[in-house]
Amino acid sequence: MMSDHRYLVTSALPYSNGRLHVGHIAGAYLPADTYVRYLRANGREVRFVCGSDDNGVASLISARKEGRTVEELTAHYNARQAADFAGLGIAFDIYGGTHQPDCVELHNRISQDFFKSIFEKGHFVKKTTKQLYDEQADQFLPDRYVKGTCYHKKADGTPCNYDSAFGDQCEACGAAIDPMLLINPVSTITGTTPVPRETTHWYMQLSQFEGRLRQWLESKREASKGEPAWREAVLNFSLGQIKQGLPERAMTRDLDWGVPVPLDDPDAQGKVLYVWFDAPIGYVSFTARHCQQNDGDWQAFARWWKDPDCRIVHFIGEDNTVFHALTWPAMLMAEGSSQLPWQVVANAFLNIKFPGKEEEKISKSRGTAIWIEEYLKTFDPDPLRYYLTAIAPESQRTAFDVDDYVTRNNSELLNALGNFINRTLTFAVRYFEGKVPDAGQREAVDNEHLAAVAAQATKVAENIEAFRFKNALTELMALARAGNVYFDAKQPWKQRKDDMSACGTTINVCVQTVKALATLMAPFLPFSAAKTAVMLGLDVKGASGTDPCSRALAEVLPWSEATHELPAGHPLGESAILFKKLDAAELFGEK
Ligand code: B3M
Ligand code: ZN
Repeated sequence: MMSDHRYLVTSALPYSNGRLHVGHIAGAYLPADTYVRYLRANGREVRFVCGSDDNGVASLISARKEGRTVEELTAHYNARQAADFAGLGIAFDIYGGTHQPDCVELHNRISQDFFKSIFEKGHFVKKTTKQLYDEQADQFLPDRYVKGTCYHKKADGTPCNYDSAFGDQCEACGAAIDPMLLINPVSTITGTTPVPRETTHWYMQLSQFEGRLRQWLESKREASKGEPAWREAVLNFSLGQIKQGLPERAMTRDLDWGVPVPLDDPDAQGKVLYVWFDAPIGYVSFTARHCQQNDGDWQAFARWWKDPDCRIVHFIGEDNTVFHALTWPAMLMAEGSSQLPWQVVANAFLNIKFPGKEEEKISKSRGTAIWIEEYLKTFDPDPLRYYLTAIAPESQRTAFDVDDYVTRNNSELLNALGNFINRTLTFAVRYFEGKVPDAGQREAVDNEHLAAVAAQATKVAENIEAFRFKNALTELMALARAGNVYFDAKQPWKQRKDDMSACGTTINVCVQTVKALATLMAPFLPFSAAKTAVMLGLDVKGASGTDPCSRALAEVLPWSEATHELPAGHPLGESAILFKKLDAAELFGEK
């Protein structure tokens, strides 16, 4: 069972240069929200922190393309992404942004303090080296400003050779890139071939941390005392990188958009921190901003970041593994005052499969994406949450298959879960005056079913705690199916005519099952859980079907009471339909 720790849960900060699609949600956001809702239902103190990654070259490139200032661009997408998350019930305690007006001051201050502290501890080396320069654009080309062929070897020893690797990271093999080593580099601003020119930067010698990182990562291989092991992919990738040797990395850039380098040194003029230096500090600065808004004291972030009673959990997409399992922990080790992540939960990418087409990669440029904004205009959030968890790419790439989405909505959500809840509650409303009937004389079959309910509750909990959300959902659905099997076997529609008291026993047991289901489904399907709570007559302020705020839901449906029975005579609410039948053609037919 859950330990007493506090939890600081983060989701990767999306670049505020575009919209969100289903792949983003499946990777870093939905599993985090599910986990947070579960923690809250267990009475844990939690902060769920996210916000946009505004700094760096990605935003600059998009701003140029869209013809607006980078401030306008990042504010615009920050707001649209926040609306997408809210629409899906992904309920952060704070959604900040590293360059948003209400966060930037604190973010810069905390990032600069962090940088200075590492500097003072002697972990930076100032070096003048040749870097790629675009003579036509008259500027240096850090990160995504340059593309070329990857020079790394893949895990099997063969060359990666990916020809569109960016100057900071290769999207094919996941390794960090030194732009000077790229084969055939090209400026993404002008398309010209850059030339080397001298510039000065501050470098972190990551190799100094290899030993500590290796030991720390190795300690995450085995589960111990309520501490689940890390996912294999995260450990294998990170330990593999250490084996190859960690390179030194410049932590500053020749750019005028970002966090200014806080050094009293003429060479620091006009330079900013590397975006992957300040972005993870966003987790800290948004926590601080939340503390400022809530407790009136931003420094209360220490309670989350510096106190071992708090566990830090990062949810990310697999391409961010190198930064969360190596660079960020090395920064934390170098800085020394904050704790290391307790868990780094990475998911693989999601492919997509439209009806009648081959499975393919999600791509903005090829138009092969399902955008959250579009989806929410027509459809409910829970069926998407359901499907994205059911196909969660936890250990390997999986595909969002539109036909499969429709099938599973109709056969699982509608016919199994929705049907059981609906038939139970409408029966109680119709034949038991809308109240929980008397439990009467329970027999072996009834007690066995209730024991199975308790067993399923435990299985769902164990799987969530081990970050196996897909399995947890499978166990939840097994309970819904068991409910239907029990209902069919007991035939309350016949019992009603022959033996009203026996019928009451059946419906009583079914109502208790619905209550357990509502509790167990709340982390996954919060909108439907809130509606079910209302149908069970459990509504309290703040947990209506349209606002499944996780704190309110946790109060109405605490996990520890999943199998506490509703007393006979408890008045039920009005029944409502939970899930709608969907049709593939109407769904994404033309898009
Ligand atoms: N902005 C998201 C990405 O790489 C990146 C995550 C930052 S988390 C600190 O797509
Ligand atoms: Zn590569």
